[in-house]
Parts: sequence; C-alpha cells; structure tokens
Amino acid sequence: MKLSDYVIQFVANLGVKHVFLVPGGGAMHLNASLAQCASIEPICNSHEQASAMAAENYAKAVNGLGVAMVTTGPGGTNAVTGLAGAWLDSTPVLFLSGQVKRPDRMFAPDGAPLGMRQLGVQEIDIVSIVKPLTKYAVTVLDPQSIRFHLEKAVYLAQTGRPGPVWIDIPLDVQAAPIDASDLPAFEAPHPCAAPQPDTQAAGAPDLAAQVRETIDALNRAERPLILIGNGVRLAHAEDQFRKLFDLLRIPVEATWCAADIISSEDPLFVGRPGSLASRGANFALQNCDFLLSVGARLDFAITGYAPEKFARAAHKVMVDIDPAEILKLAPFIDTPICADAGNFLREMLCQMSYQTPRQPMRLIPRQSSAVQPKDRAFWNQRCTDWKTRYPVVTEDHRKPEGPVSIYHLAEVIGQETTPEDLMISGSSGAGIEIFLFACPTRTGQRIYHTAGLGSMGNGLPGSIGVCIAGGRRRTVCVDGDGGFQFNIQELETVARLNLPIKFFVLNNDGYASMRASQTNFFGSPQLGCDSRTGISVPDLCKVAAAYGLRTARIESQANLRKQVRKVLETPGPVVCDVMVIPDEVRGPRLSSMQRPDGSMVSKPLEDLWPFLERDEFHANMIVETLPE
Ligand SMILES: Cc1ncc(C[n+]2csc(CCOP(=O)(O)OP(=O)(O)O)c2C)c(N)n1
Ligand SMILES: [Mg+2]
Repeated sequence: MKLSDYVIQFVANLGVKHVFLVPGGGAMHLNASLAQCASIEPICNSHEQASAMAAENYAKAVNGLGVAMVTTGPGGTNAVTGLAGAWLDSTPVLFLSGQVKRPDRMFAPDGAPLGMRQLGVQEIDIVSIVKPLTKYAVTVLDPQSIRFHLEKAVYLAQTGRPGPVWIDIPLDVQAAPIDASDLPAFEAPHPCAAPQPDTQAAGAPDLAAQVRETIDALNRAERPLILIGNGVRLAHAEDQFRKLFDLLRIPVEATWCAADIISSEDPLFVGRPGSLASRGANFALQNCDFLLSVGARLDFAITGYAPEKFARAAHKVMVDIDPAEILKLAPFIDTPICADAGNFLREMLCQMSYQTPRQPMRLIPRQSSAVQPKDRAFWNQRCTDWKTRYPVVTEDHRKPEGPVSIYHLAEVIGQETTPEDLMISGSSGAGIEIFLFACPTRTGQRIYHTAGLGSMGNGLPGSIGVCIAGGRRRTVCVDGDGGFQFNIQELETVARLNLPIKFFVLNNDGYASMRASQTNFFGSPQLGCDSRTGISVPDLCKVAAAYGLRTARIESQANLRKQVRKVLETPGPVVCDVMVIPDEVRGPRLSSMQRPDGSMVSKPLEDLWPFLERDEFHANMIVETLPE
C-alpha cells in the first residue's frame, strides 16, 4: 500500500468526512490519495489560511477533529494563523503537510542541520515553526513509523487540553510502499498509569475531596455564582452542566465561547461578564461570595486585567484541565481543581441526588458534604433585577431611523434565527465585539468565533467550516468590512459549493476599532483607519456580484427586522452590506480614569464605563467598594 493512501484511510477511519486543502506539488501523493477516497469530501479553498480556519471551525462545530492539508513551503506557512487560533482555543485539528523529499532536506540523515536556509525547492522547516503552537509536530522520516505518528498525534490532539497537531511528510515518504498490517502502533498511556494533566500531582487532594470542599464552600455561601467556559463543551459535558444547574438553580454566567451552552432567556442566566459586558453580569460576579468557574481559563478579558480585584469577596473554585492556567491565578483561587470539566461535573453530580422530584433543592448526602437546601431567593432576585434593569440592548439602539445599530442588528439576528441555525463572526473589530456581546442565544444554537487569537479573516472561511460541519445548514456570518477583506477570495468557494451562508458585513468605512483607539490615545494624525487615512474597502455588493452571489444592502434601521428576515429567507449564499453607525459607542466596558495628578487607574469590573451616578453605583454594591 502506498503510504499516502494509508494516511488518508487513517483519517477516513476516524470518521472525518471533510478535509480542507489547497493542493501543491509537495503534497501531490497525499492530494492524489484524497482524490480517490470515497468517504471524505475534499473542500478546496483558495488560500491555506482559509483551509486552516475552516478546519478549525469545523472541529469546533463537530466538537471533534478537523483536518487541513497543505503543501510544502508557503502552503505550511500560510496555515500558521489558523493553527495559532486552534492552539489558543484548544481545538483539535490535524494538519498534514507535504515536504521536500528526504535527500533534498537541509538536514543530515542524523537530523543535524546542514546550515543553509534552503536546499529543496520551496523547502521550509515547518515543524520548527509550528512546534510552539502544537501538541505534537513531526516530520515523518521513516515510512514504517507513519501509523505511530498518526495515532500519537490524534490521541494528543483530543486528550487532556485539546489542541492542534502537525504531521509533515516528505514527498518520497508519501510515495513509499508500506505493509499496513506490519506497522508499529502508538500505545496510548493507560488512563490510570499515565501522568494525566487532569489529575493532580502526587500528594495533591483527590477530585472527590476537592468536590466535597467545593460543596462545603457552596453550603456556606449566601450569594453563589457559576461561571462556565468552553472547557465544558470540550469535555462533552454540556448535559452534566445542565443537570447540575437544574439541581442547584443558582445564577450562572458564561464566557463568550460558552455563551451558547445556556439560553440567554433562562431567568438565572445573568450574562457574559468581562471587560465588555452587561452591568448585571459584572455586578453579580463582583458581589458574589462563592464563584465556581468550570472550564474557563479566566483570561484578562474576564478578570478585567486585575485578578486581585476579580470576584474579590468570593470563595473562588477554579476547575481547569491545564495546570498552567490555574497557576497563573494561584494567589487568588481558594480551591484550585486541576481536572477535566466533565470529570468534575460528574463527581459533583455523584455527590448529590434528588430526594424527591418535587423538592429539587433537598439533596441527599452521599457523603457528609451534600448540598444543603438554602433559601437564596434574595440573591437570585437581585441577579434577575440586574439583568432586567441593565439590558445590553436598549430602546436607544432600536430607534427606527438612521444607520444600523449593531446592538439592534445583533438582537434582531438572534431573534430571527432558529435554534438550528449556525452563527459565526469575524473575531476582532469594534463591530464584531458588539455583535458577539449583544447577540442572544437560544438553547441548541451555536455561535462561533476565534476567541484567543482574534484574527481578522476568520469569518468567511470559518463560516464555510461550520456550514459544512452542520450538514450545509443555514449559517449566519457577521463580519467587519475590514476583516471580510482578509479572506474575500473564499467567496468563490462559497459560490462554487452554493453554501447557504448569509453574510452580514458591518460597513463602517474600514477599521472602526483602529479609529477608536487612535482617537483615544493619540488624536491625530490617524493612520490606516478609513478611506481618509489610508485604508479603504471596495463596494461589497459589486465584489460579491463578481463572484456570482446574490447581494443585499441594508441602509437604515427602518424595518430592520423585515430586511434581515428577507436576507435570511433568500436561498443560497447572500452577501448583505449593512451600513452601520460608523463609530457606535461600545459599552458598557472596562475603562481607566485619569487621576488629578495625570496617572491612570484601571476601574474594577463592577464599575463599567459609561460610569453610573455614584449613588446608583453604590446602591448596586453589596461588597464594600474600592477607594476611587
Ligand atoms: C490579522 C489581523 N491583523 C490586524 C489586526 C488588528 N486589528 C484589530 S481590529 C482591526 C480592524 C477591524 O476592522 P473591521 O473588521 O472592519 O471591524 P471594525 O473595527 O470596523 O468594526 C485591526 C486592523 C487583527 N486583529 N488581525
Ligand atoms: Mg469596519
């Protein structure tokens, strides 16, 4: 059997149905084998960055493995941005790259570099480039080792904290004949014997004991709060979370990545906290006296760049599979639990059980530390009040004239889509932040973005990935007019495959976020913000029409719902240019204040800009406020 056939068969046997690629001479055997594979549909993109981003979002959508295939040299380097996104968002993606044949490599047979920059045509040492962004990266030099490397890579991609892996295969290795029945296998470490990232170091308390500690702290709490992150989904533990939530019925918040695990309409869902957040979400976070964070890495966007002030009155339990994520917050976490979110939630549920279905809060002890029934109606009510008193989308956003408010657009798209629809956004830019922050989600509905990297250009190829993963279901992609340009060539892929993706592109004459930051920090002159300062965007409807796509333009808020509905109901792909308020106020958000002596002070998470009148602010605080 030819090795490249074995590789593709291996991928097919994993159940992978689609591979995203740009073909190339350096990967020609892999390409040819893929072309012959009946059970995988190859999706050819027009740029490897797009293949990588499509594969990453595909993996997110199937909550499994995505696969991208690229050629040697620029094929690999072009894919690095998508790879980085997968690395940061813990997405399991298998990258397969072609490489120059072994005798042409700029390495001696023993692996020592020969010292030149390149020997083979289009040669690049891609493995060294991608090493820091992968869980496993290897150039396969011995054809007999192919099974081992593939099995190891796929195991690592999906075990512990998931992430991308990279297998680089020289041309002559791709073509090598192998006996598939006689290849050494990778022995996955036995779950009990292996050093597990999701269990503790020797001497550390076991998970059952840590869950008892968690329950004890919860029992003492008057104002408990749960925060869920993407780790809950990566652990395939959405159902366990819902069970726990139904049992406890205490207020819940979610990170942006996990916002679609719970319906925005659930009365006990307070919101998405952080540096661009609803006031209610941050008031609840900063006033709680017990915080259970599950599967959220608690990055600066959530802790407000000041972990010492984050939920400062709370007993904080942090459950994360990655010890480094916990370690970074070590002084501020009361109960650090290095565990898989699913294992933790299962252990929580195991230590709890219903007494009778009609008395869900009376939980029988399995151990001495069972959850005690406690009347916290006051706190639950307070959280609900915050949510209703400080809605993200206000009447002002909905006023029926003028250019479109992104808040209103997000609300309308959220309401007009069905739970079956897939939603994806670009991932940076002022408009996108507002969209992701303001768009409500329903149970079952998914909303994707590339959270950690925030790369422009994710929206278009990402929408291809999720649409295909979702069985070519209706997909809504909201992107900035700047970000949309970054992979605009993928409109051809969308057109060719006739994918039912409805693109809403936020037209604000270029880079509104750059305009905002340059105005805030430097005034003028400005550079690369819009058509007056060196960056411009073309007429999107003309561009889309050139790709043979249907187009629409929404000029104003008048009848916004009707206009959005029309786009959603148009069959096939549609590109809709939305004339949005060019510099819409982005808030409430974390801000700093200048002291009289000129120094800057960061405000705590509870005190978001635009600042509330001090009386109103103090009335919202249960925890003592910080000196201003
Ligand atoms: C690949 C990449 N390059 C540069 C940036 C820096 N950057 C962040 S937002 C932004 C402008 C985004 O413009 P647009 O997509 O139109 O969104 P807007 O801010 O206008 O809403 C830039 C250049 C980035 N995030 N990603
Ligand atoms: Mg823009």
